[in-house]
Amino acid sequence: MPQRLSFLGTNVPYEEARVVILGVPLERTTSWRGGQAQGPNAIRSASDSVEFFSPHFRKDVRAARIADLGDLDPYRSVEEILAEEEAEVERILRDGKVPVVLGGEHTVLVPAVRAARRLGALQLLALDAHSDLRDEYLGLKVCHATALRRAGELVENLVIVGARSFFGADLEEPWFATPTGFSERLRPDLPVWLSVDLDVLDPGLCPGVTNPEPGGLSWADFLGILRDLRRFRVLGMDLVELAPMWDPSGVSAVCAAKILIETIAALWV
Ligand SMILES: [Mn+2]
Repeated sequence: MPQRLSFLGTNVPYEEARVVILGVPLERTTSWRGGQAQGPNAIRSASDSVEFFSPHFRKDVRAARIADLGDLDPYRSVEEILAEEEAEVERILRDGKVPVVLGGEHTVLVPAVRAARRLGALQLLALDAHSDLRDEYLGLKVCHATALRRAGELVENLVIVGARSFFGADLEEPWFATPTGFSERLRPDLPVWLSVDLDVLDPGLCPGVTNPEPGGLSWADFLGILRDLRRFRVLGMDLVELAPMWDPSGVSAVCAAKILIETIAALWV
């Protein structure tokens, strides 16, 4: 039987899955060098090289019964793609499953949060080197540079970890937290949507992103965040901004695949 490229080679049917991967290879509002459209398949390909077992959380991620729906068709208007993503994420959540959205540019966060918010009050934990808090950018209200502003408007609480790139006024916003202090800023009574922009990691560890920023999180920082996040109910996540063309060694795609495995092991097995 010919095999389709899928995350960890998974072929669990949707009906039996707990965790559902959805690729959204959107690359339209990128402001610099781009490359995110190839992100989802680079993650799937890199996932071939890593183990199913998380030694940190002592879990085998196959127990999460992962289905991979493949990618949405990117050859349409941005509005159509984002609307289809929103409908898909809402369907996955209403079926009692965990959506994992693979970008693509950070813009894909917004329809995912809109879908999750429709099920009830919600808070957003965003790991990102950039504040992404502009109100508009190059005339666009919904784009990668406004993603956290737009998604933040939809939720009851927003916490941003790892930010180190600001345009000025955003530095005064109250949402920034450290990797060890963020959990006190999350509300214990509200479910969480987790948004991981790969550029939150230090570019020495993970260079293959569209907008790298020096001084980022270490792998130990990231695992520490997951450990603290286990106290909360996390509904789903997105993982965005992998740009394989700037990742000649392939290590960034491996980082992305490992982020998914460790997150799934920590939260959903
Ligand atoms: Mn970013």
